[in-house]
Amino acid sequence: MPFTNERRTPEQLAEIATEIRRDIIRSLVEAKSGHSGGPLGSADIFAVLYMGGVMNHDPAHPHMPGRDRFILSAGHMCPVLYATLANAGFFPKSELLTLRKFGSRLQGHPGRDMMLPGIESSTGSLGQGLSIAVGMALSDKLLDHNGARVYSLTGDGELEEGSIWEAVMAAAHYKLDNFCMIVDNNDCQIDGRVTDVMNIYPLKEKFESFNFHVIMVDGHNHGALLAAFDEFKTVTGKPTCIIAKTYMGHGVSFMEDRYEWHGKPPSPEQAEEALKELAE
Ligand SMILES: Cc1ncc(C[n+]2csc(CCOP(=O)(O)OP(=O)(O)O)c2C)c(N)n1
Repeated sequence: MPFTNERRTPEQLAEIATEIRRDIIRSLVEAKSGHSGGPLGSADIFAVLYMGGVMNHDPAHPHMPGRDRFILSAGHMCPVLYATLANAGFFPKSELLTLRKFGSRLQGHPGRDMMLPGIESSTGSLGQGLSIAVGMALSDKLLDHNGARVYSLTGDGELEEGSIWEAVMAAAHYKLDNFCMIVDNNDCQIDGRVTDVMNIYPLKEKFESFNFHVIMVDGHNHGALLAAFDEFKTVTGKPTCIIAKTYMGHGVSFMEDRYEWHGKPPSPEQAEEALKELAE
């Protein structure tokens, strides 16, 4: 049975996040390619967003007018989005095992043309999803007046893309208080530490200087994440950026905080070990 979308306790959300992590491992080992680290590290954020009563969505009516929307700007992290959508009931969990296969709706980056329920936009070219999300928030606010909110998650390495800062500038300029950006701040990217490849800090001050409301949060603390999203909903006149401190590969000890796991799947033996750890 899918998990309904309602306010849950941090303990319940922790269990759901573990199930999402298991599904990420199951789909990646079957696909034999794909990204493990970011998806595992951000599973707690996704559990809270989709199954903690944060977003207004209805898996039975994925195109419901006035729904909140989520855009995964870091499109390579889609195994976590697919696992979340399936656990929320947008499509059957069995479909997760088709990840990256020919003809599957679950491609290596989300494709809107695949018509997978819950995918609001194609993404994968880093930096671009955020601009799409800002455009949606602007349209909801200026044209539709429907009270909907738009959420978008970026990686921290993704913040090195120049277009991110154009989107951030626009969101603040248009006072998009219906827009919540989430940064998956794991300090890892494709081939090194973010601080070594291209330093993005200080982050809080950067976003504040762009006139965002900034919330720093432990991205593995379900109660703190719930409080952060609650706070976002109280902010008026400016967009919010939630900087969520996470660890790449969180939940699987041999992947934790190791950038080498940015873009590879577990072997069958590693998957077995990971699922064992996640069951404990
Ligand atoms: C425009 C663009 N350039 C390069 C890439 C290749 N790429 C995919 S993920 C990635 C690193 C992203 O790092 P981060 O946002 O920190 O994600 P994480 O490693 O935490 O999953 C790169 C360079 C891309 N998808 N798009």
